[in-house]
Amino acid sequence: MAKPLNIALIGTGFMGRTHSNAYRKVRNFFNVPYDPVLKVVCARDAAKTKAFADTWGYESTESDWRKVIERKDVDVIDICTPNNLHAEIAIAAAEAGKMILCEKPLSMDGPQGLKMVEAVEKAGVPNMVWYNYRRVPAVTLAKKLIAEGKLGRIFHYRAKFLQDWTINPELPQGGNGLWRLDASVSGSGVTGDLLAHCIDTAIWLNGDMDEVCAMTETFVKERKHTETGQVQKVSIDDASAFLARFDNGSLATFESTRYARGHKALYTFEINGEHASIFWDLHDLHRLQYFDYRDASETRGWKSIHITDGDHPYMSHWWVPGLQIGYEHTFVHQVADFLEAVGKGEKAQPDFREAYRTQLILDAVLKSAADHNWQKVEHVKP
Ligand code: 4PW
Repeated sequence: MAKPLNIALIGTGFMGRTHSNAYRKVRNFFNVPYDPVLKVVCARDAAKTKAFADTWGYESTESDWRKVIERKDVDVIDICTPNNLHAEIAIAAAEAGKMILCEKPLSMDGPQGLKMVEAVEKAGVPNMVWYNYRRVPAVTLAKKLIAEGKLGRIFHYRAKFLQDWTINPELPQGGNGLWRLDASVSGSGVTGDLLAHCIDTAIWLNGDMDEVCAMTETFVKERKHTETGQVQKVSIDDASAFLARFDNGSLATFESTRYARGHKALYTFEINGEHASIFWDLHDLHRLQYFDYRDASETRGWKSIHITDGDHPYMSHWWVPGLQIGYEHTFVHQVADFLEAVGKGEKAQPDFREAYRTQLILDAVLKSAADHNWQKVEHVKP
């Protein structure tokens, strides 16, 4: 029998919806040891929070996250707020002995991330950061193939995450919904929002980075503030690209932007190894492109592996072979893995400490861009 696990969701934006959907679905598809109970949802706007609670089936609402953390009937605090609130909420939740799930990126910067790591480790509470793309079955399969040595020595890692939603200079910045455009709330622009995903996947697949050399640009220099209407300097990076050298000697390029006309969420990565290469594209997320030089020369070529078979990661839990799943399922997988890990008393990945590694790379990228030089990446013990 699955034991009830009471969830408190803080934040009712886009991510709050993806997580709520995952809590509701997980037990229909995965035989997990805990049953997530949607106990309370918390956000500032009472009417919106009530509507959110009705839609997703939360038992109650709150407008002050501190009251949520004090509640004895809450086991898990799930932080889906803008980035500038992650640390304060997570540290208070750890001190109250709650399990913590936190949206990405972990923190505004590395030093703040370290305080969060120290808080959860001191409290000994289960913790995890929602880097959901690891749980795309094709990406999980890539991890398995690399771990099995199928690619051999890795020479290259190439990733990009492209969007186009901020090209219009009339788009306001800041406030509800557009906090991603205000660095005092988000920490940074595309570096923390999009490259964070690319970095998390990369260090999971290819290990730590040794050094980076970056450039960033802010194409639209001033925007009106959403709430005050005042024209203000734009504080975020609109585009960010960097070169990297991994500890394993491979060379890498990373690029992210919100100015790539025609692209809404083009996340791709390619890995070139001694024996084989892998390519993955979020727009075709159930496929893994794979080339193996060791195949017979007559039939050697890029294979498009359709990740719908019961033998593929996570897929035996869904439909029959040949039928696909999508973006929202990555969150279901992440909840399933978290509940399994808690049941076994193991760490759920990526935990705060692992997400802190990404934070240090983001810091190095931003410092490199500001200083116009190569930056060594500080390493963290796993
Ligand atoms: O975390 C990312 C968001 O901030 C997402 O994965 C995609 O890019 C969708 O919205 C943004």
